[in-house]
This record gives sequence, structure tokens and C-alpha cells, in this order.
Amino acid sequence: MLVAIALTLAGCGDGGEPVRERGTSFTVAVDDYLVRPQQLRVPKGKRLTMTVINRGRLGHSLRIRGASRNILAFDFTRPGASETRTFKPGPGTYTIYCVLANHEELGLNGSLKVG
Ligand SMILES: [Cu+2]
Repeated sequence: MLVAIALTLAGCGDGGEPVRERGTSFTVAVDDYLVRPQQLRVPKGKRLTMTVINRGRLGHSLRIRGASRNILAFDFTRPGASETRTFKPGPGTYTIYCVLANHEELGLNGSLKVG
């Protein structure tokens, strides 16, 4: 029981190692309530193709937020569904999060570093 709790805590907020994507197409998986990879780095100066796949039991609605505004919005993605968008972000660090209810504070958030 204690082991199970420790493992659960370790898994919470710890998205593992940052992932560096060298290609221009990448996929993030969302679940209730997390996003994997949680820290993702992608090339700058390119048009990127991002796919979101929902592995949770709830719908999620992903956004990518810069310093002052969202630069990309995915529609409501149903459980088991996926959605793809292309975008060309400037260099910088962005937040990936779910806009629904309090999903972001429950853990459905990550970082996207461009460059
Ligand atoms: Cu959500």
C-alpha cells in the first residue's frame, strides 16, 4: 500500500525526462490529468505539425499559451480521438494546457520549448 502511494506521488507532476523532437511532426498524449511528454523541445523556424491524442476518459481541449496569448487551440478532443494542427511558433517557451474547468491545475499542463 505504501509502495503504491509512493509510486503514485512520484508519477504526479514528474513527466520524466524532457523530450527533444528533431523532426517537424510530433505527438503529445493527454490523459486525466497529464500531458506526455510534459517537457517537449522542438525546432525553431519551422512549420510544425502537432497531433494530440486523448488517452483519458474525459474530453480535453488543448491550448498552447505564450507570454500573453494562446498561439494554438485544439478543439474538444474526445476520449480515444486525435486531432492535428500545423503552426509556426516563434522561438520561446510556451505552456501546453487544457482549457476546460480546472484541468490545468489538476496537472494537465506541460512546456513546449521552441529553439
Ligand atoms: Cu481537460
